[in-house]
Amino acid sequence: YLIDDPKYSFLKDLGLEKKNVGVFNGKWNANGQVIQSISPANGKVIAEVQGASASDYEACAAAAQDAWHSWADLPAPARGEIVRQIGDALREKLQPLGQLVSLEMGKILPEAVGEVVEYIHVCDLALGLSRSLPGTVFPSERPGHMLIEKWNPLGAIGIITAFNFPVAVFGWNSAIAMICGDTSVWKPSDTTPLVAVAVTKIVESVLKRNDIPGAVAALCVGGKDIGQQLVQDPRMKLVSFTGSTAVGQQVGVEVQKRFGRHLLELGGNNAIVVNEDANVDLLVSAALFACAGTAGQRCTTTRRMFIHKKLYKEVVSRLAKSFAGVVSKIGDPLEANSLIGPLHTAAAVEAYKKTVAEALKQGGKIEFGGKVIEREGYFVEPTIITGLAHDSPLVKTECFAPIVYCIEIPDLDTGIKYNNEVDQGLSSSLFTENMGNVFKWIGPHGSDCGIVNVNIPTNGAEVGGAFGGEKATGGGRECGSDAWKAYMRRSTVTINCSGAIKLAQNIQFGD
Ligand code: UN1
Repeated sequence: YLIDDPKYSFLKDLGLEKKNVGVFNGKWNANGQVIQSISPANGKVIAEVQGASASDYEACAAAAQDAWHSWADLPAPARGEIVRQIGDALREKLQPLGQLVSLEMGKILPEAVGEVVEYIHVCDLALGLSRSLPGTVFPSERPGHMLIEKWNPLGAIGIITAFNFPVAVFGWNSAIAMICGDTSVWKPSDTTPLVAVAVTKIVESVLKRNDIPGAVAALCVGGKDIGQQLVQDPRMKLVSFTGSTAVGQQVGVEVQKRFGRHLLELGGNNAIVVNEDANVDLLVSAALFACAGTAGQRCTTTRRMFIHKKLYKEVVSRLAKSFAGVVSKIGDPLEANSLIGPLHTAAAVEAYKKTVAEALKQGGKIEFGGKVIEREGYFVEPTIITGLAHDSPLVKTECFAPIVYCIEIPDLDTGIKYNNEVDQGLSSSLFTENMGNVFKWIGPHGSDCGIVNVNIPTNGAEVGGAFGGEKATGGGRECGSDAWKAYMRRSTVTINCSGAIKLAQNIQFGD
């Protein structure tokens, strides 16, 4: 167990042990399967987490629903104060929690710390929101009447997160849900259970100090079975799901069957469109992070590049050079020199290999990379493939690895068309120096994605905006802007103080 190695003493700073309990509902108690947490950098076991049994889930859901009543009765600014304290507790554990993310998920330390920062940022955002949640008053057509919109919490909600952002995506949901007055049951990815336990311990410490029931933020580590139980549970008024399009579609249908709400954050197949007037220096630097950063394991990673014919050769060769420059920096994500860590699992390496082989079979050419790196852990080379058709099934499929397809385009309109022709609609970016192109790109006939960037990578969004995508990406929006609305229900309230009944639309009914 890596936890015994003093090199990883940060695990103990986070209150983790060799055997951990992965279920929390105010008390820590688990009776389900024991999950081994594996470090993708070396394939070794870090520590163990005991997950939830069906009745453990039941206890979590019941406790979260129970805790809801007192939580919803707290004024929103008082809930905001709790979230503020969670932000501060995260600040205190920024380094060890970042190190754990790096060790268990596999992303490099600066990015791992960055995603804890993302949770902190969303706590700040939620704190402000807790004092500014809007409610509208509309003019009533009837004298002495008032027409207002009142927002109330939903109750208990379920949060299902993926391995690639084991802290931030929980944080987006949890911080906003908390100020909205919801309680939650979190089912994290079963390959990042230690992060989930460590985060929940941090949240628990704040709740405890303030005498708030722990089940306001319940945790249920588990696999598909626990996820299914949660999705089918009518007590979970909203299910926020981040993961693959295939599973998300099932989640959406299941939740809809019981008329629950869902917030889906599914796959992307993000493109950069390079117009003829692009600043190539800017582009190459952005594309390196966009395509190869996080070893291609962001849902916002660039997977397709549509490059104007005038720049095509130059861009592909400069990109290949810049990929070559980082190969020596592929390594242990906890080491200061590393820029790219491993893929998360052995299965992901297989998917990478299969995709590269298939691309070659279909006539693709590897401009750079294409190989698994011979060392312990799950490392692969960032890979550039040319020669495939813009609409080939491979190009239209998301492979969660650092593979980018470069495709030549004759003009911007074609780039936009190709950008939009996939099922997914998460993120996109245009490189241009021309304002007219920018307006076209962000307009009705431009990119059809939820995230539409200009001269920056497709990945690395800030928390202030709404995060999410269209089409097969699921349509959900999390984080900033008005994403809070997904966590509340709205009542349209008409109040009559006139002393007389007057019907709308001037309807005369009876005398
Ligand atoms: C994800 O990959 O699931 O925009 C989330 C980004 C990050 C969040 C990614 N802020 O890349």
